[in-house]
Amino acid sequence: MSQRISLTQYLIEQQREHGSIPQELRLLIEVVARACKRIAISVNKGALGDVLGTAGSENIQGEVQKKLDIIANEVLIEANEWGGHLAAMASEEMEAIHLVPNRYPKGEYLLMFDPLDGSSNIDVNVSIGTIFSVLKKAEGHKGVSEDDFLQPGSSQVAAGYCVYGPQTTLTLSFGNGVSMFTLDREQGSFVLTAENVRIPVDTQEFAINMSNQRHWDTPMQRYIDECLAGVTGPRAKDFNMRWIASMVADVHRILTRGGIFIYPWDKREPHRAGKLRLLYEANPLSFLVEQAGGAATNGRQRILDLQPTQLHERVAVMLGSKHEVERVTAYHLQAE
Ligand code: AHM
Ligand code: MG
Repeated sequence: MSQRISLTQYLIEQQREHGSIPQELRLLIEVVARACKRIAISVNKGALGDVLGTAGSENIQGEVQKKLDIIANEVLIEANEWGGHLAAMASEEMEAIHLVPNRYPKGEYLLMFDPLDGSSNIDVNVSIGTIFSVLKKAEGHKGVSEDDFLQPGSSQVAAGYCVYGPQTTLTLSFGNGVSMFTLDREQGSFVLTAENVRIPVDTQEFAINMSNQRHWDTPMQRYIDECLAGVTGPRAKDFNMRWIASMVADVHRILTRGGIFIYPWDKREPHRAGKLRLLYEANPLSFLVEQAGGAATNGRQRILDLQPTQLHERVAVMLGSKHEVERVTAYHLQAE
């Protein structure tokens, strides 16, 4: 791209020329992007900044929190609570929703985030990221409660993520295509580096934690067995496997060059729909994937159609290149 377009310029032009982004939402996204820049600074310091290792606490999911999980959560809360655009926030790292304190003005938007996705990769210097989702509070009632957050993913007005990797990149959608920005560290600003991102409909690359294979159900076993059988198997082509163990980074690869990401239901905890969280991970990333021409299901239904019943609800996830997602979903439906 010859002309450098900053995130601010991009957002203002979208608002002015296409009318696709209300001003309040634009300002909210700018604040989230600023918070991501601060998180990137902490991530980059690593062992020099006393940010590695565990914090000695557990989150609501019973997972051990890393210091950076907590730092990233605090940065996002502090940055967003005074802007006047939000009614409340919800985070993978907090049990209850966080209301905007009374001393600040309140807006109509709801912000959800996984402050630092891929926590197991923090200490080993592998890509991690922040995932976020924006909803609008339903009109007609005062105040805000957990129920306001329980909207299907199709109601998201914006979603995005920031990957802290070899580059820091921000990926965004307002329901009108997907754009990517790269952080220019000298200038301190995000610069537009990809527009109208499209995921190829076909792929020969899958991302799944293969060590869990024996715990999957039959349709899942079938799909992966057929991929592994390669050129002499029923698919008549060889597949490649990639697994970063940071969903945000795996999805970034898929948005960049195609692929399918799967985190399925498994037999060890049959009452649990999946490992990943619907509101903080599956919904925003499914929104981006669909906006780029891909598909996202839980094996049976479109993820964005699911009606959440709990803030920290979990879900099985299959997303990415459309034809592969359709195939693995068909295998699940045929097995019913
Ligand atoms: P996190 O939000 O605590 O980091 O957990 C979610 C992560 C995903 O990013 C990733 O795809 C998955 O958990 C990795 O799971 P596994 O430990 O099975 O590799
Ligand atoms: Mg996560």
